[in-house]
Amino acid sequence: MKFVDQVRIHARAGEGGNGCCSFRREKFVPKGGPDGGDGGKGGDIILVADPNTDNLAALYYDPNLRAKRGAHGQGKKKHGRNGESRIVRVPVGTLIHPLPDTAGLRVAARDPEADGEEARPAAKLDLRAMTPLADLAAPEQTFTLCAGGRGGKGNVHFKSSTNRVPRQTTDGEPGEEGWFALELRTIADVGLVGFPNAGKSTLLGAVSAAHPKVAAYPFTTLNPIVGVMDLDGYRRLTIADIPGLIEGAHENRGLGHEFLRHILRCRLLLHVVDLAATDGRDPVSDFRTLRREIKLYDPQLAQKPSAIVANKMDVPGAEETLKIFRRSIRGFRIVPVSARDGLGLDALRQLLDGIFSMA
Ligand SMILES: Nc1nc2c(ncn2[C@@H]2O[C@H](COP(=O)(O)OP(=O)(O)OP(=O)(O)O)[C@@H](O)[C@H]2O)c(=O)[nH]1
Ligand SMILES: [Mg+2]
Repeated sequence: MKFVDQVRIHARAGEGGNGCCSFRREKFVPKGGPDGGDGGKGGDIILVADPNTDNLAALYYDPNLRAKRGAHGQGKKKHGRNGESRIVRVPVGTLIHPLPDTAGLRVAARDPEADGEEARPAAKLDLRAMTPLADLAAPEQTFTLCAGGRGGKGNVHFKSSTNRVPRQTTDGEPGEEGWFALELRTIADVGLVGFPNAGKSTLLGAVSAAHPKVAAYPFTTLNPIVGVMDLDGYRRLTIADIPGLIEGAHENRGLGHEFLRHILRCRLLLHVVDLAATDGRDPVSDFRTLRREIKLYDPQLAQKPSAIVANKMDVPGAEETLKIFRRSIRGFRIVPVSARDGLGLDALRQLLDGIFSMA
């Protein structure tokens, strides 16, 4: 199934049931008073952060969320039943953004009056500029996206000294509704960033139980993957591996931009650099390009605590390259490793241990 980390949906909660108009009819009580009950409340649309859901694909395929309406009231003061709520499980780390009505599929899809920019679908909206309504950052956290309408009042409420046979009732209220963009921003302690083929997935596989796909071609990783690394038996770090970045990633070349959102919430950026200079690359300029892309995407992201993993140290010549690299790149901790052969991983663990035990 498709990996979806941003989706636009329309949600409408259930309407309240109507109040009932009814009078007591019993043997020997010819003129009973009003006994019409209230309508039930409409169902809510509720989002729940579910650790077992890793993306928003379910909503991509079913973007119209509806909850049941409340039942109407009945005679004998019987309340209508409340409408069933619609409970939607979303991944932990889902942000909810309100969208104006006009951002709805019908309008945004094709409006001949709008110029090209405006006509772009909301999937391309830059949500970073928006203030979210809610952030489902903790497992099992819930958020009522749209509340069901209140039930109407039955005529039992309208009896007064001047009106003993009220026919008045009120209708149920409509449920709340609206357009929303849901955006997944993965929550992990560490984010791995680097060019394609730098060995990010190999590194994640080496330090965690995750089994990301590894291959000798760029863009092997197509979705963010989170692995868990044991630091010292009882403390754990989560590490997010994202698709490789290339120059121009901030303007959405390659797979870049789309996935940088998944490292926005990391506490540490771990830059993975290929010291074997595979494909004729130069690690120094690679690293500088990488930093530039991150900064262009989000200057605050570039401010995050960062370190460098100098990977593929098993390859002949890498030691020399590392010397040059160290001379050229200042201000970052550099840990040489071979993710493939498992070399240097203890030093990496110590570095992470040091960084995360300070917090
Ligand atoms: N010699 C050597 N090769 C490595 C090392 N780490 C990774 N590789 C190789 O580099 C290639 C790319 O590795 P991946 O882990 O898929 O790289 P990635 O950074 O996740 O790549 P994308 O997902 O495409 O961005 C594979 O052929 C790996 O076997 C290493 O430490 N030494
Ligand atoms: Mg990968």
